[in-house]
Amino acid sequence: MTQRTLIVIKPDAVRRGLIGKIITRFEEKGFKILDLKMLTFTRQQAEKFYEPHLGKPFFQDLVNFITSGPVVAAILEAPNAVSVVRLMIGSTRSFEASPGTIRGDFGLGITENVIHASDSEESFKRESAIVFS
Ligand code: 3AN
Repeated sequence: MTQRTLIVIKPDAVRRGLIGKIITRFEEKGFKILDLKMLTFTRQQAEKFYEPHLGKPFFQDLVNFITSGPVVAAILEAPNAVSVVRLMIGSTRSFEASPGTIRGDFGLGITENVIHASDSEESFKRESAIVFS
C-alpha cells in the first residue's frame, strides 16, 4: 500500500551539516520525495506539533529545541512509508539506537535526536498540516 509520511531533520542535524546524508538515505532506499522545505518552527507551531506530549516533563525542552534553528521537512512516499521510515530512524533514545539507523549512526541524545518521523497515518496528517500549511 503506497503511503506518505513526514520527516523533520531537527536543528542539531542541520547545524551539523547532515541534511544531505540523511536525505540521501531515503532517496537510496527508494522513497519518492513529494515535498521538501527548510523552515524555522515558531513557538506556536512547535506547541501544536508536540501537543501529544503536552504536560510531560520534557515538553518545554522539546519546544525550545525544535525552535532553536532551521529544520528540513519532507513528505516521503513509498509502500508502507510510515513503518519503513520508523525502522530507518531507530529508537528515540539515540544512544540505544542500532548502528545502521539514522539516530544510531548520527546521534547520542534524546531531546536532540537528529530526526522526527510520523508514527502513524493520523500523525502524518496532523503534523504535515502544521509544517506544510
Ligand atoms: P519519537 O521521536 O521516536 O517518535 P516520541 O514521539 O516518543 O519519540 O517523543 C517525541 C520527542 O520527545 C522525541 N523525538 C524526543 O526528542 C523527545 N522525548 C521523548 N522522550 C523523552 C524523554 N524521556 N526525555 C526527553 N525527551 C524525550
